[in-house]
Amino acid sequence: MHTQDYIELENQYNAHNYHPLDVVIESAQGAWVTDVDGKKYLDFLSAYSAVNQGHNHPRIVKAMIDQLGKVALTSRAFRNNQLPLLAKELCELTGYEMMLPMNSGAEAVETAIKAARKWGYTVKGVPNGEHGQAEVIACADNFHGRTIMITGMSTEPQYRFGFGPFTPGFKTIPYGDAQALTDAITPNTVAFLVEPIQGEAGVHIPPEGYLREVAAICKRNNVLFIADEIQSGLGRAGKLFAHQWEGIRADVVIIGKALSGGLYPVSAVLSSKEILGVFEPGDHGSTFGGSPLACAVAREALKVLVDEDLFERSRELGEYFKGRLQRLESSSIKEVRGRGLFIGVELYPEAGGARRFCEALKDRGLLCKETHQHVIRFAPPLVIKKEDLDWAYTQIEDVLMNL
Ligand code: IF1
Repeated sequence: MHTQDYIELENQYNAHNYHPLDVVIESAQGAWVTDVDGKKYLDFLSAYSAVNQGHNHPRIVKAMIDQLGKVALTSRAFRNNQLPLLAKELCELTGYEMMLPMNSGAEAVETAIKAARKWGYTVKGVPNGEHGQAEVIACADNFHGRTIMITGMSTEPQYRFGFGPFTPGFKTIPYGDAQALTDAITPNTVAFLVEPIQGEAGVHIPPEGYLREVAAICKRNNVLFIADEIQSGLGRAGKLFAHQWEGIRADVVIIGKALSGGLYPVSAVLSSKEILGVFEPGDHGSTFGGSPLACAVAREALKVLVDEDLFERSRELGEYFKGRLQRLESSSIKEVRGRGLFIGVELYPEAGGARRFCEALKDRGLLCKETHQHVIRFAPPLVIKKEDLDWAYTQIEDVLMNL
């Protein structure tokens, strides 16, 4: 079977909820993937930052195989010998007191909102009543996942249309506007949920000082500051967490994606005992969340980030690569922005949309993905070699200058 055969099968039997580039990947290692026709491509998306450690990192693969030889799933009805170690190691690495493991990013976001609401009722003293009155504030152009609760927070018409009615108790305010947060807070506000860098919206970095200011506003109003670091965290933006760029500490941090290096869906919520302590047995859970397989994989994935110094590597290589892109004099480029190896290139509308550049880059062996209409996102695995980055630059330069 060849590329076209797989595409036809997928189109026939799989729901059309994506519009992928027509490359059918068969195998991968590090920053490189190979398609079913044997063609090699450099991965400049990293499965939306889930493979920060590179595809099939040998150490994480080994940890996974070793664990598969023991036990994969116990459910949380019983204990396993990996969950306590992941919890300890993750808390020691991040400085939080407790964690709660889930699977997908969206589930971890739901978990954080549940924690914040219950904290609001039991600790802050928001009136519960029959339906509860807790309010959560999110930002315009957010992306936190695809469940109906999360979709209800979205301001993107396509994500919402046809999927209502939505969960009450959410408000959205403009991103980057601290005054809007102050204005939106009421005595019933329990949390402010924000991406320290908005990924889906087009790699938007908020104005300098914004995160520091909203963290202070939250503190003054006894509102939880929840950072969605599912995409921006774990080294992608050149630090453990992107919100650390402003020297602050979120009350609640949500991680996923690279927590497993891409080998398995693993997500988690990190916070204090006061906040995660609101959960009592039976309040919340997941069949697969915290499985020994998930925890063994996550433990090794975290160790690889630390041992290979991928936070610093992302920062350094990101500076280098962003600098090169910023010096590129192409009439298509409106702005190049980013932190670490999390870079967005915004094109002028006259350039005819980012998609055709991604198609052209694919034909040259470089895989990246547009976000919205006019932004190309560059997010290679953090283990990428400098010479591979330079090769990618040559392809990008060629396409942006000549297409
Ligand atoms: C898709 C974007 C990236 C996320 C943040 C939670 C989640 C995500 C900040 C949910 C997921 C994804 C999912 C992927 C596309 C993607 C994405 F373009 F939509 F924005 F990465 F850039 N919070 N991001 O970025 O995590 O439940 O998916 O594990 O295809 O929808 P999930």
